[in-house]
Order: sequence, then C-alpha cells, then structure tokens
Amino acid sequence: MSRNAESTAFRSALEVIRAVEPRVADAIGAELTDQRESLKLIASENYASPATLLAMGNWFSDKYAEGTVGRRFYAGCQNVDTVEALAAEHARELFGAAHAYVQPHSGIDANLVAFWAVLADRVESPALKKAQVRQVNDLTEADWFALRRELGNQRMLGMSLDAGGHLTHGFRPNISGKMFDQRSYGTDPATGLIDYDRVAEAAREFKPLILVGGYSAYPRKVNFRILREIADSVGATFMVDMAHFAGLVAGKVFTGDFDPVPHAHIVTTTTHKSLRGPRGGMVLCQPELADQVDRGCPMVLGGPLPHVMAAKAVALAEARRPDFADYAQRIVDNAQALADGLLRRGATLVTGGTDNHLVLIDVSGYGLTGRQAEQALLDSGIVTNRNSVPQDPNGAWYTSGIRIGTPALTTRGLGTAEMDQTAELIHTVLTQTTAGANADGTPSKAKYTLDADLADKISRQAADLLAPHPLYPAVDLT
Ligand code: DSN
Repeated sequence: MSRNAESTAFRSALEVIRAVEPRVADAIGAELTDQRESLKLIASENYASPATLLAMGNWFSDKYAEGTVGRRFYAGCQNVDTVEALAAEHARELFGAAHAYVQPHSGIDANLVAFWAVLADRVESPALKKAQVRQVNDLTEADWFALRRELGNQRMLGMSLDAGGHLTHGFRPNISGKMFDQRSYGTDPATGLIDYDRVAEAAREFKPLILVGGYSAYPRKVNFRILREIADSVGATFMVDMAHFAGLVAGKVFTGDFDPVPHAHIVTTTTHKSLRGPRGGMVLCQPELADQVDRGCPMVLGGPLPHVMAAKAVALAEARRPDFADYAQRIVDNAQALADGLLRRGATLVTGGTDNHLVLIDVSGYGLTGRQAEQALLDSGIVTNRNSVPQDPNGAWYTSGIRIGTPALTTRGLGTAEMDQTAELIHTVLTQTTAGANADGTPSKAKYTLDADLADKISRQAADLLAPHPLYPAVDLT
C-alpha cells in the first residue's frame, strides 16, 4: 500500500467533514498537530495504526446488532457477524484464550460484563435459576425481591486504589463499589510490592466471591499463578483486568506465571492502551463462563459498535504479527531506561523501578504535589498524569505521584537513548518548579512557579527529541 493512500484517505475524510461543520474538521486536524508536538507519556494512551483508525469511520456505525454472532435481534447483520467473528478469532489466537467477547465499549463495560457473568455463574440463587428457566415475565414480585437480595452484597477483593488498583475494582465512586462488599489488598509499605502472603491472609478472612488481579498504576509484574492459588484456596473466581498490560501479554513479554490468561477464570481488557487498538474493551474467559459472558448485551451493554469491532479485528491482526513482540519488548526496555535515568538523577520511584510499561514518580521528594508537577510538565511540553502513590497523604485529587508510560513514544520509534534524555527533561522541570502558597500564606497544593523561559526551552528540547520520529509520517493534511 502506498503511503500516499493514507494521506489521501484522511485528507478526503476531512474535506467531507469540513463541508458540513468546518469547526469539527479543524478540531480533528488540531488534535493531530497537538499529538505530533507533545511528548506523550500518559501510560494508558497510544497511537493506533491508520488502518485501525480508518476501520472506525464508516457505515458499520449505522448498524444495530444486538445479540451475538449468528444470533441477532436485528436482520441484516451478516457483515457485522464477519467482523465480530474475526475480532474474536484474532483475540483467542493472540492470547490463547478459550473464548473471546469483543463487544464491550470500554474497560468499565468489560468489567461489568465479567462481574455479572461471575454473579450469574456463582451465586447460589434459587430465584436466578427460576429466572433463567422461565420467561422473565413469569417471575413474581417475591422472586424479584429474592433475586436482588441473593445477587447483591457479594464480596470482592481487589488491589487498593492508592497501591495502583482501578476504580472499577470495587471502589465507591464506581458502580462496582456500590454493587459489591469490597475489601482491598495493598502493597508492602517498605518495598511497594504486592505481598502475596498478605493477599492470602485477606482472602482467608474475607472469603471473596471474586478475587481481582490487575492494576492501572503498579509498575511491576504480577504473579498470576500465585493469585489463582489464593483464589482457589478460598473458592473465589479469579478475574484479571489486564487493560494496562494487554500489549505486553500479546507481545509475549509477560509469559508463564505473569500471563493472566492461563491462570484466570476471566480476563478483561481495554484495546487501546499498550495493545494499540481502537478505544474499546474485551473479555476473555474459560469455557464455563462463555454463555454468561455472551449475555453482556443486553445485560449491561447496549447495541455493539460494529465499526469499533471492525477496528478491533484490524488491530488484533496487527498484534499477531511478529513485529508486535518486538514493539512490546521495546516498551519495557524504554520504561526501564526512563526509570534508570530518573533514579540516576535522584528521583524517588515507587518500588524503585519498573518491570512493565509504566513508572510512578513520588514527586514529594521534589517538594511538589502530583497536580503541581503535572501542570509544570505540561507547561514544558511533556504530557503525563498525576496519580496517587501508596498511602498518599494528598489524596486522589492532588496526589503525590506522576505516572509516566512508554507505549506511545515507543510506537513513534523513540528508544532507550531518548528515554534518558526524557528523564533529564522531567528531572529538570521538577527540580526547577517550586510549590506556591495560598492568599493566606498556607502552602497550596495546586499553585506553583516555573520560569516561563525554562518551560519554553524544555518544550523546544522535547520537540527536538520527537522531530526524528514523526507521528503518522505518511499523513499530510496541508
Ligand atoms: N483511565 C485509564 C488509565 O489512565 O489508566 C484507566 O481507566
């Protein structure tokens, strides 16, 4: 395929959009410029391929397809069946999974599908059995009451938010925290690492229905074999949310004990982070959960997004190519080079380093909150996000951490030498930023001072780092 084809495709698309609402076309063009010019270190973001992006912009978006492949509630779904079946096949082959469900629209949707599948499979509920054999309309009010009582208040044990767990693993601001009686396991205060003996102890005491593994801000490998043994010892279903590190599993960087797929009963993921696909979610599971998982729509999902399933099929096909394994390894090499560069310059990192795609800097050593550091870095052309550190005294809004990740810059082609230079830029900004004060003289958690000339200089240096690695080099919108 010629590089010209990509340019023509995106230029033509913008021309068509511009004829209707030029401001949207302008915003799409501006987003490309912004992404091209910023040093993107957000650990959960990436750059999908032109083929993946283009697979989403078409008439598949117009089709309703509730149901599953070959069993739809709408006529005319033969082409949706083709792309959904292809995406599921690529997912099964890529991850060695028995079953794949590619309809979830996002990570939270994938987790909701998984939670309800486990509840339906595991909870001893005479009312649910009735609901499954009878027509729903035949259930009495008393049956419904019993169903709510039996399914509600089940127990979930997941990683605590400040240790790197995710909101959807049973935390109060999310529906999972309202559905489940949740308890969390943290990390060892001295090392920052998961203490599996403590997890086992918590599981023995709490006896969860679901043990959740996975994280969004833990910079280390997780031993899923041990977590499965813990789940088995208390009769829990073991679920892993691999949204952040799915690309490292796909690329065979995480294998054996560190690959969740052979160990977990059910695995959820997003498709747009290290996996580098379209924005969406997916569930992989053991055969015994497949029927319940396939009821995701209508249980918790609306109609599937066929255009996004088409893009998932494209991205998963890309991830099955040999060069994806090389990409995945480079993500980790880059994260380790970034961590080493920061440590050598005196930064404090949670757990002292990384085994995966992300690094968590404890910025309290620089006298800053996460919020101050995030903004000062942004002023300097470096895009990151603030994140809690374990036992964070600044809470989840201001935080004491900055989470940085390498999937996106690795896609652009930056390597370990550039990671060391990136560490220098980050360290310079953080050492030159000073925390501000409120009007009454008390320390502010948001205000800061950073010399504007220095911020400009760092932005130019960041742009110099990116210049040899253009983003979407074949796409010329001028
Ligand atoms: N928002 C994603 C992240 O940044 O980790 C997870 O939901």
